Formats: sequence, structure tokens, C-alpha cells
Amino acid sequence: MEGRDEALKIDIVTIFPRMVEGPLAEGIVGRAIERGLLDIRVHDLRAYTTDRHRLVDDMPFGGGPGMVLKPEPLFAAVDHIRAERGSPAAVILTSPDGRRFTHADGVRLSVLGHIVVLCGRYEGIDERVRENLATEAISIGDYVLSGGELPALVITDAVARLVPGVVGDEESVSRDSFARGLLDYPQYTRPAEYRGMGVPPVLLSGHHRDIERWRRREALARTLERRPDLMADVTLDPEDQALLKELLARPERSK
Ligand code: JFT
Repeated sequence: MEGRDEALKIDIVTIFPRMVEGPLAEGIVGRAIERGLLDIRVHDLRAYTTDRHRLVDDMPFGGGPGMVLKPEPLFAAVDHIRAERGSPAAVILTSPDGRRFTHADGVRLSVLGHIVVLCGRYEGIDERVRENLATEAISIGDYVLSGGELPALVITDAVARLVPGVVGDEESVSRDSFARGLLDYPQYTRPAEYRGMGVPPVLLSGHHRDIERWRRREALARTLERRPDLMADVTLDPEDQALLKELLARPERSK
């Protein structure tokens, strides 16, 4: 996984390297790595242990169930990354009690040049890692996972898409729903009729201004209906505002 000089560097530290290497080799991220736009390294935490048994975890001080990730291998891994790859601009700890990850975090991280993501397992990580090694703690959402590997992949994917050139069509990135603040309009492809199910006639009309207006109305209607919380942050141009007024005036909208 070599990269060009201007590639975004991401180092992921985990006790399950194969769990993250597989997904990263596929799709848009896999191609971006091949093309040298992303320089991603996955580090096996166990490689940074120094004891005979290569222990990465230990019993919690004070007692209680489960095991806690020891600090030394995590500090050693980041020391190694620093020596080999330079100082990262952020060391992210994935954690159920971290700040919720959003598109805005993706944008912020995508311009940092070099980030480290630490994946935890077991009941958690020694608090000294969070306080003195991590620069921030991030959660991807309010559900319980078994560890930080899937969050690391989610963060990596969301950040990678924002690196120029990773997604073929730059326009589609800036139009992505969470970049615009609205949900996407519905999409259709051939056949125009399938098992009696048609397609909105305007999409077959060839009238591009009408199609554009229909799509904006649909995006607004869906956001209003399905994710009204997003409306608080969205900036609407005058045409959107007019469409929104129309929608709010006739609430017998179908699903
Ligand atoms: C879960 C996690 C995130 C995120 C890191 C570490 C251990 C297991 C666990 C589960 C519940 C309570 C520990 C992690 C996550 C999320 C991240 C760890 N576990 N304590 N779960 N759910 N959204 N990010 Cl270390």
C-alpha cells in the first residue's frame, strides 16, 4: 500500500488486521490505494508487545469483568508510526463514549494529511491512552459493537471519499446528500415499466429544467418527511425556499 507524497496517510492499529485489510482492498478505497491517492497502513497491535506471551490486554485494576487493552503496545505503535511516517495530525480513538462522527468530521480529517486510528477491543482501553495519546475519541453511532475495527473502517471510508480524485466524479461528492444537507432524490433506471410499476413521467420527458426542479422538490420532501432534524442546518437558495413553501402548503403529500 504505497502512496504518493501528497497521499492522505492513515494508520490503523488493531489486534485484528485482517478484519480491516479485506474491506480496504475493495471498491473505491481499494482503487484509491492502488492509484496512490491514499497511503493506508494496518498495524497489528500484537507486533508492539515485548513480553513472551504478546499480551495486549490485562485485568482491570479494582476488579470487575472482562479485560482492558494495555497502554504500552498502543503507545509503542504510535511511537513506531511517528518514527516511520512522521507525526500524525490526529490520533483518533474509536470509543462508544466518543463524540459522534459526522460528515463535518470527515471533511476536517480529510485535510489533515496524516491520521492514526486506534481500534479497541475487550471492555475498553486503559484511560491513559485516551488522555495522553489520543487527540480525540469518536463513536460512529449509538449501538454497541464488539470493538473499534468497524468504526475505523467507517471513518476511513467517509474520509477517503473526500480526498480529491478518490471518487471519480468530483461533482457527485459535493452533491452527496450529507454534503448538501439534504437527502438524495429518488433514482430510476431502465426498464421504464417493470411488473406494472412505472417511472415518474417527468424523468422521461427530456425537459432538464423540469427534471431538476422535480428532483429538488423530491429531495426536500423526503428530508422533511424522513429526516426533519436535517432541515435545521440546511441552507436553501430562493428556489428551494419556494419549493419548500409549496410543500408545506399542501401536506397531503404521498409517502
Ligand atoms: C466498542 C464502539 C463504537 C465506536 C471501541 C473498544 C471496546 C467494546 C465495548 C462495547 C461497549 C462498551 C466496550 C468498543 C466501540 C460504537 C469502540 C471499543 N469496545 N464498552 N461500539 N459502538 N459505536 N466507535 Cl476499545
